[in-house]
Amino acid sequence: MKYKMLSAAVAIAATMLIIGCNSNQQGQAANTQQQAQPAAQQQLATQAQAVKTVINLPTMKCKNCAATITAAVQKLDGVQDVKVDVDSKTAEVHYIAAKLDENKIETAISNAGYDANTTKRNADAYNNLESCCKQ
Ligand SMILES: [Cu+2]
Repeated sequence: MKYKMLSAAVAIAATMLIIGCNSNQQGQAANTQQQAQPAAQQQLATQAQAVKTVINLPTMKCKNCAATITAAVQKLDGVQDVKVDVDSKTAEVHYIAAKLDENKIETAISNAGYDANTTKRNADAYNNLESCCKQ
């Protein structure tokens, strides 16, 4: 099931790259992705203690960035829900505290090419971003 989710995330991320940046439809796609969590996973999550954190994403720019970050966080084991907001440059993440912590989430976002709180972005990942997602 994890592999299936990973494949879906990769496929969606790839679709984002093919479509390119600055399309309104991408925001829709990112939202749909958040809601497409399997029911079984959500049910499982409610049985363990879920916590919420808000992560600052100062270097994100557009819907394409949001989709990339959403996909990176959703891949993590223990993530229940991810809502990335372009306007406030934040990610609201609900996760199972027994499986995940904020540092791991920040690292995953860094490895996707973006600053997360005080964790600086991975330079190689940043270089591989679409040009419209760079500063
Ligand atoms: Cu972008």
